[in-house]
Amino acid sequence: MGGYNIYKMQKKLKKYIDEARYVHTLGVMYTAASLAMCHGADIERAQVAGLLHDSAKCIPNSKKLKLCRQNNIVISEAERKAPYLLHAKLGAYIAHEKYHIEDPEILSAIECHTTGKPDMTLLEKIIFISDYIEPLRSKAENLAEVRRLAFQDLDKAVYITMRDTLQYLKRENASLDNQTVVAYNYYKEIIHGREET
Ligand code: DGI
Ligand code: FE
Ligand code: FE
Repeated sequence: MGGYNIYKMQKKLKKYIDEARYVHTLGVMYTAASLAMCHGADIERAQVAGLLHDSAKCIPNSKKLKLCRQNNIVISEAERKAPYLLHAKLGAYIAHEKYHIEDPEILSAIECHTTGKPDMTLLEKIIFISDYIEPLRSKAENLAEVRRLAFQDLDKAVYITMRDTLQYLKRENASLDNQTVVAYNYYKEIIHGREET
């Protein structure tokens, strides 16, 4: 494990995603590295996961569905209705197949970066939050608060991110993935339970 050639992965990735996505990806990579420094996670793993988290983002939706069927990747009800969600699972698949990432921690951080999940590892939380707060992001409400919390209270940052994302999705009448809802309830419980005492 370790000893990744990040520069080489960057050059390869650049050919498969558009420029805006690539610049976002670099933002996530450096934000993840900073959060790893802050919280004592492995910096290199955070960079690799950040770099590759959206590696499947620019695959056309029809091809996403096809790749999942061909590789026995389970498609949830919400993913069938909104196939862009599959870029997370497929991102982990591509990291493994095309970038030869074997580290299950990196792969799972990529896999759950869009919906989150209950009881995430430190690296999973770092990637989930980095995606939301990287410097080029600007639209989410409470962004300044989440950016500050990310370095001070990671679980609370995760909770606020999930709460606000769910609120946004409901407003947009988007189909909710079960994992998005289950993850939110888990972190809501943690934060509310903590603040009652
Ligand atoms: O790939 P990015 O744009 O960098 O970010 P992302 O992978 O976090 O995807 C962002 C979008 O995914 C965001 O608009 C919220 C949306 N999303 C998260 N959970 C769900 C969802 N969309 C639907 N339809 N259902 C969900 O459960
Ligand atoms: Fe993504
Ligand atoms: Fe992203």
